[in-house]
Amino acid sequence: MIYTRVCEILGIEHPIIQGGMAWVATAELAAAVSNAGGLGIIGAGNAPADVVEKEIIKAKGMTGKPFGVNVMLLSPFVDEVMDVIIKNKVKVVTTGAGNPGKYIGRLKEIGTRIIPVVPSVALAKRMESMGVDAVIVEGTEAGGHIGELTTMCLVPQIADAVRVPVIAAGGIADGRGLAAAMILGAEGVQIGTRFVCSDECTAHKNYKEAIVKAKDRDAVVTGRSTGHPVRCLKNRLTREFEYLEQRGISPEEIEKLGAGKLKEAVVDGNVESGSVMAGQIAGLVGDIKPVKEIIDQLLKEAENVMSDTMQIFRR
Ligand code: TUI
Repeated sequence: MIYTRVCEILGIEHPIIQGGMAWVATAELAAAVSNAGGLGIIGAGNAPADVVEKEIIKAKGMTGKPFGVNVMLLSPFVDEVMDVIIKNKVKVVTTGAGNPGKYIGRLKEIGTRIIPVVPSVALAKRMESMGVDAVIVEGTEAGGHIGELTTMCLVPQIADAVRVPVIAAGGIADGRGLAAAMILGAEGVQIGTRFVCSDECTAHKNYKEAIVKAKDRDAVVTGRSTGHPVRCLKNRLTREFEYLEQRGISPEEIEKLGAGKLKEAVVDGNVESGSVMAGQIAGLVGDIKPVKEIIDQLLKEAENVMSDTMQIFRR
């Protein structure tokens, strides 16, 4: 058993948190991860509050275990989404793409655990001083909207800078990744891309198959010129972005071109013209299977590699 402060704080068996991926992380996926002993997360993305509330109610009907909601702080509905989270007493909130400072007080009042994604040491320290329960340290290996630093460099620097538990994210999809993260000072991991390729994930089969087919160099970054880099699997859309960015198209037009593209890939299965957000670790994902098998195998592998590594290198 791998048991850390992350398990204690969140009331879960294994320190594995599922990424709150917009459109992908529905009640079905979140409940499956929570039922398998991790922490499932509903991804609010840009969804209106009533849609998020329906997912929360659905997840409550599918699991008696704790689950969370990821709030994407750039969403136009962020205030209303926070209201439904508080109304429904969701146990855990993770945040992305900004500073959740103004919501921390209300969440803490009802005992909701608050865990922001932090892309730098400075923000990690600021968040700690505002009372967050842990931080998710997400490296640039991750899918979707990304920061600049790698998981390998950012996790130990933040682990040294804060006392709250660190949850590593970006580039983790198997037991070796969990073991490595713990050696860098993390007490848990957040996993996204690997969970997309699960039976319980409701994303279109084309999306899952695109990840299974992906090789090491297929998850590319577009949007650097706009200041909002996004990692997706290479396809017609990323090539179009690349072409237009080279030609100096305005950031506003790039943003406009990206609108609705994630839904197109996840829901409609249009993996050539849609945005197939995925992390660099996509190349490692070889199959689609039940969430419980992913988690059980990952934990067994982590324990094995930790003891094997010691055996191999000890004289
Ligand atoms: O949030 C993510 N990744 C995402 S969100 C998303 S959904 C979306 N769809 C369409 C348009 C916009 C978003 C897809 N992928 N990862 C967590 C993350 N957070 N990565 C980086 C950050 C971050 C960046 C800046 C966190 C805090 C931050 O703070 C800046 C500040 O205010 O100091």
